Amino acid sequence: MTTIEVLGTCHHDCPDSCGWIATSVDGVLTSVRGNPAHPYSDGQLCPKVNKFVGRVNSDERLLTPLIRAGEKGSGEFREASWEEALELVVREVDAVRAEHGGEAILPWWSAGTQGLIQNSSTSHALFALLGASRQAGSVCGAAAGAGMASVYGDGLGTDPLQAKYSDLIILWGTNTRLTNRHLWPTIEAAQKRGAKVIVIDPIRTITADAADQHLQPLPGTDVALMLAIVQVLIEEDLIDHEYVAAHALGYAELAAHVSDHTPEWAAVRCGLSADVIRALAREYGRTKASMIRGLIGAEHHVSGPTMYRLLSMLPVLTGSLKTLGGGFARSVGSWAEVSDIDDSVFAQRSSAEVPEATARRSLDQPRLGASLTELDDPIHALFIWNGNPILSMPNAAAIRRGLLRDDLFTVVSEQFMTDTARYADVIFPAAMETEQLDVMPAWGHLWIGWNEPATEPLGEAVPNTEFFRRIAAAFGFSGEVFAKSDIELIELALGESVSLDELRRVGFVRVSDFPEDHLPYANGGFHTASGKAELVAESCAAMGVSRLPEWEPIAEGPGSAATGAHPLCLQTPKKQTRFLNTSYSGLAAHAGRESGPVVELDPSDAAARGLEDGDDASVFNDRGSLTLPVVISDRLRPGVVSVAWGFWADAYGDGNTSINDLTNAADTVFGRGSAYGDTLVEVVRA
Ligand SMILES: Nc1nc2c(c(=O)[nH]1)N[C@H]1C(S)=C(S)[C@@H](COP(=O)(O)OP(=O)(O)OC[C@H]3O[C@@H](n4cnc5c(=O)[nH]c(N)nc54)[C@H](O)[C@@H]3O)O[C@H]1N2
Ligand SMILES: Nc1nc2c(c(=O)[nH]1)N[C@H]1C(S)=C(S)[C@@H](COP(=O)(O)OP(=O)(O)OC[C@H]3O[C@@H](n4cnc5c(=O)[nH]c(N)nc54)[C@H](O)[C@@H]3O)O[C@H]1N2
Ligand code: SF4
Ligand SMILES: [Mo]
Repeated sequence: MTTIEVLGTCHHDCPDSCGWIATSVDGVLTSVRGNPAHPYSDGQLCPKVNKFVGRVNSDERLLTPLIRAGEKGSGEFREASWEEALELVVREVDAVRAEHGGEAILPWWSAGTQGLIQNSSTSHALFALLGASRQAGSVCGAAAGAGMASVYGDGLGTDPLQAKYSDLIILWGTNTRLTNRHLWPTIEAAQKRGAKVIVIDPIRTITADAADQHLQPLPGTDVALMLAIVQVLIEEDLIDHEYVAAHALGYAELAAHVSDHTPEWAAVRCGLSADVIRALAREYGRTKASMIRGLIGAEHHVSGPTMYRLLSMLPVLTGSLKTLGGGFARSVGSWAEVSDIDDSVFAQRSSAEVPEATARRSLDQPRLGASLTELDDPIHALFIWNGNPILSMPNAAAIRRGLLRDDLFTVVSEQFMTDTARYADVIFPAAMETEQLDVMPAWGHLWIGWNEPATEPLGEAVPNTEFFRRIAAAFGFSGEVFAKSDIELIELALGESVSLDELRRVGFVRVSDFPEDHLPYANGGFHTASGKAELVAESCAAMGVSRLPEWEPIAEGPGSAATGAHPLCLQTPKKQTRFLNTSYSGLAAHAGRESGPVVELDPSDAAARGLEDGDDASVFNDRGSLTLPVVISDRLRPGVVSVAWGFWADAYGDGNTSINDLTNAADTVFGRGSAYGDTLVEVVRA
């Protein structure tokens, strides 16, 4: 019996990037448990990954290439050899290139694994050589990151672990106890020490349950709330004038802009009382060690980038960026980028592969539905890996219509027969994280992790790096990155930034040069063109957006003209502790222990519609319709309904619809993000 124990890091799209120890016996994975030495996750994983062995060894895994044998979308496939499947891909894609040109090919990926090389590395070179369209934007972080960058110059903010020094912690649209569970002990300890924790969320989440105060604005109205906070900070002189004078641009203009945006003005827009808004502003302004913690879900509005612009401005105005325990903590991903720990080298090298290539068009990740159904120069070949777009992207009905097109050839790399994979023409089996080598750059904390495989991939599954090497070879492409092994790719990406030996030996290393009490903007030094925090941003004007953060009535939201036929604002948060996005929700060990999906309504909205707990209701708008059981909930406010997201389509009934058939496909004001949260629906008895 040969037992192997290796150090690894969770690859999921989750801020925690936990360290793990994976064990295999005679080549079979037997255990994945938390690494007690890991400074952030401290030996704990979570209810999803505690069952990772079951995911890896599941009977439902895809272990050979599959070629479609029935109608598109039927889920009928036959097994094929790699050779046959690759030949088919080359034949079909070459025909597309010959007839329509390279840009008729689209790579679409997400963060099924966030790994430095397994997310997207060799793929960049392949699609450059094919002359394919590029992917831009993202449903996860693009809008928030762009908003923050318009003020700070990039996405670099405060280390969330500094909450241990805070006297006030505002969890602004983030459900920490569910989505960022390993940060919670730090916040709880601060709270025990006397720090006040405020949650600002349209839903009373499990995190709100544990807060000292919960403010429940209407979804998508934070911009109004924050403009009023700025108005109070200025009127009551809670501004750090010295910091602002030295390090901010446009203060006078901002002050003039907000002068009539009083708490009374904001109250009618965000649905909070003026007194509550004023009290929040005073408390925030008077507490120097006041940290704002934000993450992703709240960016999912057309106004998302403006919201994150304002979140970034608040600590500039009060000067809390120079106080330990203050600042704005979002993703720390860019701390790693500053240290050159990122995969940008692969995109750069891909241009080196084809120096003569002209600029290739960019298509936004969240707009996959439109890309497949609305382009004048259509996509005819689509490659999908690391994601399940038919369940995870807005405008899912358009994605489904697109994937059914006879003149589209779809290649999917997957571990399971997901709702998206069912629509493929060819599926290639993908390896699991315990089967592949990688390095994990974290975005929730500052330790990058090593991931050593504990076994070989099951069946004929391969890591994404190898998948693209094989496709490149089938096209006859050669090139620098395809010739590199996985460890060489890691060396290429990391360069001199960290010691590979230490990373491998310890399992994690802290991103270099940043001490625990590092305050990136204590002395200014913003990465904007002006070098200052831009309260007024020419970079926004250049994008056709207001130079000042502006309240704009929501096109599809509370109080908008669209509310007539569909008066309820639909929220689709992550809620199930055993799901990670749509991963795991296809596995009985996880889905079988969660209930739902259901539509949650406030008692007043339910009563107005004659609905009671357990009734079947139709939830609909012009984009789609679902029948779901009603749950009456005191966690919402009147006018807001919630359907938790993450379930596979068969959980909704007909297997052909999911909640993202209903969600808004609008673009964010800038940043190329998505606006799921600006969705309006009506709910009636089914
Ligand atoms: N258990 C579990 N953990 C996860 C995930 C998972 O699916 N399951 N997914 C992972 C991923 S990919 C991500 S990006 C992170 C996301 O982590 P979070 O951003 O913390 O989670 P979300 O549920 O997307 O959104 C957080 C909250 O934002 C609120 N919100 C929505 N609109 C607004 C608004 O207009 N204003 C305010 N103030 N709040 C608003 C929602 O009601 C929700 O409670 O979680 C990660 N962790
Ligand atoms: N309505 C609504 N929609 C949302 C959200 C919401 O809050 N509400 N949240 C949004 C957010 S923040 C995000 S990040 C997205 C997430 O949506 P997606 O990025 O699509 O994430 P998952 O649904 O988890 O799908 C990841 C897939 O990658 C596969 N995978 C994992 N590892 C590998 C690998 O190594 N190789 C290959 N080839 N495949 C692999 C998994 O099997 C899984 O099917 O969803 C977004 N969609
Ligand atoms: S999903 Fe998140 S919390 Fe769970 S093990 Fe992975 S990184 Fe940790
Ligand atoms: Mo995400």
